[in-house]
Amino acid sequence: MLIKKQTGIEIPSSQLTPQSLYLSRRTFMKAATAVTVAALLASCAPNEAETAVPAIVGTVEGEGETAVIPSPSTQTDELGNAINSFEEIANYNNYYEFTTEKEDVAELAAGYPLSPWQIEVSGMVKNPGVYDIDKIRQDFDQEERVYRLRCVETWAMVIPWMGFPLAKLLNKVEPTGKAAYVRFETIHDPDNMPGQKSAWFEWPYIEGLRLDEAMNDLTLLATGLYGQELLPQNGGPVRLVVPWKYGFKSIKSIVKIELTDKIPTSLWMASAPNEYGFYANVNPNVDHPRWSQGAERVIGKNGRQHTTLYNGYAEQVAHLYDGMDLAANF
Ligand SMILES: Nc1nc2c(c(=O)[nH]1)N[C@H]1C(S)=C(S)[C@@H](COP(=O)(O)O)O[C@H]1N2
Ligand SMILES: [Mo]
Repeated sequence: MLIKKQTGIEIPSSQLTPQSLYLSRRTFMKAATAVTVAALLASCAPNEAETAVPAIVGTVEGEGETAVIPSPSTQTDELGNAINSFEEIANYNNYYEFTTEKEDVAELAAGYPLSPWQIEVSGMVKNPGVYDIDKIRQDFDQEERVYRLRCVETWAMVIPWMGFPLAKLLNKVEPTGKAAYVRFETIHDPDNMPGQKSAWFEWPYIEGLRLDEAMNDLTLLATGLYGQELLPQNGGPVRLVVPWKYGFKSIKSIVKIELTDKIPTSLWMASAPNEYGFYANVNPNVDHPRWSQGAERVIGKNGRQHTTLYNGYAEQVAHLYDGMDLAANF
């Protein structure tokens, strides 16, 4: 298996601005009381999705030192879409465990401990077990996958992930014949994740996939991006990436994976079942109840572009939904 090497572009720290200088930290309580549950995931979309992209920041290690912004091995995805900068990907985040303010996640999540870390794999499997993240990194070769990410709020990015197909882990634990779904759970740590003190949601964050979706080669367990380990704000140390579904399916900081015969109820299905369904496949023809899904804004680019069915991955995944009513199964 090919393992892509990290290259680095060196930028003197004098050219980078510490994010503390201009990222104002809005408290979570302020954000939480300002919006209603119905408006939450959408609080930024589609109107606010049109506001300025947050200031670009880099990592500054200290006076006179050099910050290294790593580079991926490619500048585009397989369709020629330019990848987003590391700064954009690391500073414009949805991560409600910390805050609903996308520009403040990086600062609030900075230093969140990603080690030690374990994932419990349980339920309808022949080989249940607790997997240490270091062992996972050792046992599964990390590949680079450049994927488009389309948030349900209508913004989009192109991200060079590092990771491995979830199918490899599932094959190792061997789902039994009864297993039909995979349920994922984010870490529950309200003492260190201020957003989890909010009563708007039932924590922890839950997501789910049908087993055949989970086994699809596109479905990734990501452990890095831009050739380095995932930062806390991007869901480190390990998160799901399902590029043909809206971004909220790509659950961050996973501690539990359970194989089950029951359809999992995600945090979003529990919060607003009329707005967020189980499938959440990117589909320009099925609008969100409160806005169109026909177009999207790529962070860092001007204007809007048409959204494509399955986010451009129809060739790989359309067969999973043959004969299904995509509007009913939204
Ligand atoms: N645990 C958890 N996972 C999450 C979220 C979250 O709030 N909590 N937000 C989701 C949403 S809405 C999106 S668009 C993506 C954003 O990933 P990024 O910040 O790495 O771009 O993460 C998804 N995974
Ligand atoms: Mo999202």
